[in-house]
Amino acid sequence: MISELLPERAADAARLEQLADAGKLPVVTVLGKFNHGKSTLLNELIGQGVFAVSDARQTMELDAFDQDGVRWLDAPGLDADVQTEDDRRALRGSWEEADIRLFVHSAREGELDGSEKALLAELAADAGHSRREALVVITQIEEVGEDTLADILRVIKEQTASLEVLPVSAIRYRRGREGGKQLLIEKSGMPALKDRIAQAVRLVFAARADERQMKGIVLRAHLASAGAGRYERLKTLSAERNRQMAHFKSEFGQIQANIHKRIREV
Ligand SMILES: Nc1nc2c(ncn2[C@@H]2O[C@H](COP(=O)(O)OP(=O)(O)OP(=O)(O)O)[C@@H](O)[C@H]2O)c(=O)[nH]1
Ligand SMILES: [Mg+2]
Repeated sequence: MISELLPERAADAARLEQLADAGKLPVVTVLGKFNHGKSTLLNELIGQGVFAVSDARQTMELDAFDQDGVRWLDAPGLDADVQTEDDRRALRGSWEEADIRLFVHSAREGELDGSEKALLAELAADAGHSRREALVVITQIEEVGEDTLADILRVIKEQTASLEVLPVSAIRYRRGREGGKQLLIEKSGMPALKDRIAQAVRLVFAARADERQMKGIVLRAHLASAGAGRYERLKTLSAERNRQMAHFKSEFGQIQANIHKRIREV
């Protein structure tokens, strides 16, 4: 109903529907370009290989897995050149459903490109008025040297401004876990990311309550002004109708009188 009356607020209305489900687990999702390691990262955060990984463009639709009181949501990678309607629907779905968004970018690609910067700006703006957390996760860090990584992180921190940047290597983490190597695990950056996500998850229900309230206020204000706008338009239409009626009556009366006069004369 809201999207019919206020098509420009359809995303807010869809998010409000999501927030109406009080029992919904906190949802963590990934966003970013394809092949930057989103599914691999989620698999390592969960501790099992539940999401498909490959060198080709792999994830094509939303895929969810519930664990540790969290819904982990894998999403298709962005690619401006080959985005299909299915991809766009999936992305809209993950945007609406998720409480915590991990923006994933591979260190192999260096700094962020234009489309990534645009997406980050959207995330930062949304975090500003919904209290949904967005974290920038730089993946595959073991693929570049320490100095290069330091340079890349410095530039990306400038590019992301308000958002937190966390560098990780899912592969290093896996090797550390499998080999029981604590140093490798620490160096992977994954424990720090897991802690940061756990901290965000603990705040999800409070953040949702705030968001529900904020979205409610915004939608009510838009509905009120849409209602007032329609009322004003109807008033104008009604005044115009009255004017035309008056005009018609006077013209018609004149014509009638002329005809009657003419009939009498004939
Ligand atoms: N070296 C290295 N390779 C990685 C790492 N994480 C992922 N990869 C590899 O990067 C490729 C893409 O990984 P995915 O996890 O499928 O990437 P994705 O972002 O989910 O890709 P789409 O689903 O197509 O959007 C795979 O070959 C992974 O093995 C990492 O930390 N280090
Ligand atoms: Mg994937």
